[in-house]
Amino acid sequence: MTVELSQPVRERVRSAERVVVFSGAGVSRESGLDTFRGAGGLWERMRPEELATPEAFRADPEKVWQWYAWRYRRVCEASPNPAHKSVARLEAVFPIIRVVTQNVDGLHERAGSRDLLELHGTITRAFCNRCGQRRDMGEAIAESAAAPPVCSCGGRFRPAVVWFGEALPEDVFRQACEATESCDLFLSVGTSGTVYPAAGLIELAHQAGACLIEINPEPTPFSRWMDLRLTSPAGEALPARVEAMERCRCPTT
Ligand code: BV8
Ligand code: ZN
Repeated sequence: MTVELSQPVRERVRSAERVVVFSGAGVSRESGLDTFRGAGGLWERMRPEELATPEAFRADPEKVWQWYAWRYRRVCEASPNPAHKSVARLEAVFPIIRVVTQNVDGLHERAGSRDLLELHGTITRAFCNRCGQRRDMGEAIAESAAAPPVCSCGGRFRPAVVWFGEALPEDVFRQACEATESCDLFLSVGTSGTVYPAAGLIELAHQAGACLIEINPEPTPFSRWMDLRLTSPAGEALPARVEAMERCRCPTT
């Protein structure tokens, strides 16, 4: 299906040098992974404060560890979908492109995206909450699936994700802000824009005067700012739009 971008957006895409793709759980929905909010979202069945906070881990480490082991297994069974693959393809279309994701599933990397900033960490790794020693999550779960493995220092291993109430990795967030402040084109894909400080990047891109494109079946608090809104699922919307971007950047192809 060949689609064309509207004239004003085509001009911005044609002249864009620096691009940021900002993604959330919706980009992995078509890979069979749950989103958090909305119908069928994780938070409909579970309470984030009981599972994704340092307090929850202190109160019931087994419950939190088993929940992340369950999510880890689902991530291993999942594969990148056409949305992830289209984002990876954009690296051949634009000279400078950074993928800034809130997702901890690693699917952008598995799809081939090389310049990736994982704002909320990754579920594929674990670290000791006392000495910081890092290890592979699969290996840690293999050692102990029911409870977080104990480290040689006496600490406990936890998933290398950013929990609510915890700071984002400083360097990663700083790089995400810098890339957003200087970008010409900002694609917001599959995020409800409700979790901070990550959602603040959409505001930053707006203030920076970037061309804003949102891919989300549902409206978000930022939809009114968008130059282009695509309301079909990302796996359907993105491939054709990336082709259109390729065409308007290198007309011969
Ligand atoms: C912190 C890792 C302080 C763990 C995650 C300002 C205002 C209000 C609140 C706050 C604020 N500042 C801070 C807060 C508190 C809090 C916060 O934002 N709370 C919210 C809920 C109100 N933020 C924090 O706690 C942050 N830390 O502030 O620390 C501090 C500072 C210095 C020093 C010490 C401490 C940390 C936040 C990070 C938490 N960790 N994940 C894990 O995964 O288990 S957040 C987690 O939820 C995800 O990573 C993601 O970020 C978020 C979910 O959002 P989305 O990805 O957008 O997913 P969602 O389900 O909401 O939406 C999916 C969308 O996709 C929908 O719109 C849907 O329509 C769409 N969709 C569905 N299908 C498709 C689709 N789109 C396209 N295609 C489809 N097929
Ligand atoms: Zn340790």
